[in-house]
Amino acid sequence: MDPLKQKFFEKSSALKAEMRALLKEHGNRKVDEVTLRQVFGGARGIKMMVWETSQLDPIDGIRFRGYSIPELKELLPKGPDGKEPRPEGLFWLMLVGEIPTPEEVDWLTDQWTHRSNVPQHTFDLLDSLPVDTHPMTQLSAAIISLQTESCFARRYAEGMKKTDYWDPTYEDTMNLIARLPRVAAYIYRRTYHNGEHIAPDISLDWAGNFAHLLGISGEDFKSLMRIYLTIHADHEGGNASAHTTHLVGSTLSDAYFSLAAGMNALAGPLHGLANQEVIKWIFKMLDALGTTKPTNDQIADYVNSTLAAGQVIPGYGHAVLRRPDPRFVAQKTFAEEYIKDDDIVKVVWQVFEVVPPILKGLGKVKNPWPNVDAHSGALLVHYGLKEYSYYTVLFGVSRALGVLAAMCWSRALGMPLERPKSVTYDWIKEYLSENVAG
Ligand code: HAX
Repeated sequence: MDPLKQKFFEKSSALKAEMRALLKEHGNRKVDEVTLRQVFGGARGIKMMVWETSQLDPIDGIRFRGYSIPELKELLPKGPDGKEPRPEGLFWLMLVGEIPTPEEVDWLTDQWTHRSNVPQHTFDLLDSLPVDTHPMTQLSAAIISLQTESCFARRYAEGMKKTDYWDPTYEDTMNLIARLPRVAAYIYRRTYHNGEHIAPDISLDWAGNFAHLLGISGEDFKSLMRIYLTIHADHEGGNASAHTTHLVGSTLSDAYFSLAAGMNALAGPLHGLANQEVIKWIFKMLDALGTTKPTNDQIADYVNSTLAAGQVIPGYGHAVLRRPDPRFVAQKTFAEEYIKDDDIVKVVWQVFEVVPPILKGLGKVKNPWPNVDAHSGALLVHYGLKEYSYYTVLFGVSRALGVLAAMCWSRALGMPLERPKSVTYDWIKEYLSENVAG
């Protein structure tokens, strides 16, 4: 057994035993109560699943196994620039709860390089799609086409024991993550660069090689990809892409089916597609204003016209967060260090000054602050990745790290089929008439 798999097996077996004992003693204890507003309101805040890899606090933001993003920037092994963390390190941390050594991260890079071969039929499938097919449609289709490689599906068909489910899930997770940069870069090159593909550079780390495969040159873009693919990886279990992956996985669909479903959730404009919507909205604004250096007053007028048209301001607001998203702050810090004089970056910072007071003034928006998607487009545009319809694919490649590490845990802990309860409107009226006095 490889060292990461061995570590994961030991840690998950111990937690499984502890969890069983805890449930035996406290299984009927209440941890939450549900209001009617939550029943109608997208289940906001209801505690209903266990997710080991990260936890989200409304004020402090995301913590991966207890570590904030600034802490991870210090602690995780870095790329050759010595500055930005390697996403491999975050995956290791999420999977086994330990900060890896540089040697362990090198081992993981090596594993993913060796597992990165993409079957020809996936490329053929992509090539059969119209070239203007949205890149997220292509990503979802490509992941589903890789399902032919599923170790879990094969072992299940052979009659695997329940207690072994975690093992092929780990293998599928490693293989799928290893293949994603190649698949995602293939989508980019076929869609925007006449199908001129680039051969992998096996001397590079996972994120560095992805940057190379995209065809964007320069060490700084590789650094951007390292921090980008780290900070987008996980946002606890309740967000739509994570929860969808978990729900589909709970039926014992394998990692390929589950991740493809999660990517379909990420493709919605209220979730991951917001990263393309933000830069699209900024370009439209600059076009309408006829300048790349708008004043704050001009931006405020444009924000008000967007709201008056009954649209949301993309990149602002969040279902859980109540402060500026630490992932926005991490990208702002990157921009301050690398590209602070960029015009579009400056516009993003002006929007950050202008939008929150306007959204607060509406009186209904619970979080007027920027989320992760408010900044990423400006960074990508600066380095020449201007095709914003592609941006959610980058998010998806990163999100795979978190949701698949979490899937390994769900399998190892023997989590059951997910099946919450729904009610009809008549049921609610009857419940109220029986339970509310007067
Ligand atoms: N612009 C305008 N109105 C907004 C708004 C925004 N950015 N954010 C929230 N609102 C509105 C809501 O539409 C809602 O209006 P109605 O009552 O008229 O329906 C009201 O404020 C209350 O919403 P909320 O409780 O504050 O927010 P929700 O938890 O319902 O929704 C969203 C959270 C992220 C979907 C929301 O803030 C939004 O639509 N933001 C813009 C899209 C976006 O940036 N999405 C990415 C989120 C982060 C993410 O998942 N990235 O992948």
